[in-house]
Amino acid sequence: MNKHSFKLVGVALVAASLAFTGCGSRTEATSGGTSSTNKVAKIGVIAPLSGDLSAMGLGIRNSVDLAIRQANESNAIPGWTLELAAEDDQATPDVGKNAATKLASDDEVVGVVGTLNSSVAQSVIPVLDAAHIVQVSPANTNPTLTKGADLANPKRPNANYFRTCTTDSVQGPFAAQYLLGAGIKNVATIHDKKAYGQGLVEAFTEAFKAGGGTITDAETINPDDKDFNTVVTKVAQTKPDAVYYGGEYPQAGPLSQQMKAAGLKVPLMGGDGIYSDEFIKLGGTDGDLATSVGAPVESLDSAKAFVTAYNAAGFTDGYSAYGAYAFDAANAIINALKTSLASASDAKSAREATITAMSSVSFDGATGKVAFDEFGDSVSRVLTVYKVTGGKWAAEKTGELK
Ligand code: ABU
Repeated sequence: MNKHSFKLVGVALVAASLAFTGCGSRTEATSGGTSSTNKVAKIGVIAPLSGDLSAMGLGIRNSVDLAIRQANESNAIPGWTLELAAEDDQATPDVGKNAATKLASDDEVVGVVGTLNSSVAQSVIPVLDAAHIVQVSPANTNPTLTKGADLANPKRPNANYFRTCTTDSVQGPFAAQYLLGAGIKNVATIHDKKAYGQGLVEAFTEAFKAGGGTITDAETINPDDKDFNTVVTKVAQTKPDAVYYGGEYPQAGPLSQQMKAAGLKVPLMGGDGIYSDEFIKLGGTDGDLATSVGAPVESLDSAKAFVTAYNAAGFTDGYSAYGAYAFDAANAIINALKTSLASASDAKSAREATITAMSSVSFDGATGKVAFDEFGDSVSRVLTVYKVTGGKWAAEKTGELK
């Protein structure tokens, strides 16, 4: 089970005043001393809550928890109490599929935030789609999830699936433009063979070559590898000005460290999967680069209330790269539920209507405008380049792909 990672502070939580009254309803004490019986709807989370990627997964889980608490405190959906149902996918497709099956079999679940990994989403989306449960990812950036395998002829595979982050069709070219603009014309690529890493490198490579750059070498690693010396030796022989890596920080950090130790003292650049303090702890060094979705959360007026509330909630884990996007994903579901639960007798009967309502959701979220196009993709295409500077990530450039 998930570890209990938050402490109660300040205001009394609505949950603390709820008494179980039977399946599908909770009795809530009111300030006047009376009580009212609310129906229950659950928002699930499927994310890595343990293991190497838990720094990102716990930020997602906590941010959804925060959105649910705020909705209950403001009585956002009269007659209903929202509850969190968080499942650990261990960043593994089969575990994620089992988590989706478990949530789908719970009649109170009406929506799910997750997953972190695009490869896990490939297993989770069909299960939730078959159960008519809306899914909103704050972090999956592989474009095929919303547009199908043939990106030149996009076709939405699953009507239940949405995301609040932009995709690697934007992120890869954004990185390519940044490197070319910095005078870096020769780059070697490495990816981890997973859906996210491979897709990101493909998108980067196409744009980098189209912009006049040369890919000096294209290598792969296995996600479980720890020793990258063989691949580093091959890459070094091609004398790149930078290495572009498609994958996540548990491998990218040691890869950067081993590159420099072998004399390949050029920047490692990756995508949002390496934008974590963990990357630096694991070996990422000054000069390394990452793109990540959106503008830096700390710089956004729209995110100030989220950051303040998150910090006040006393979570022991930071909101990480996707916290604000998970908060917006949960609030997108809550917005849809305002429509779909209004006349519903029970949560399960509102599932299909929640998917329908999601297409029309539009609000100003922590990360900016939250709305979806005809594929379920975010209308936001903002990205930021970060550079490790003095042992910390520092924002270099925020913008949209030109
Ligand atoms: N977007 C980066 C990490 C998550 C993914 O697999 O898409």
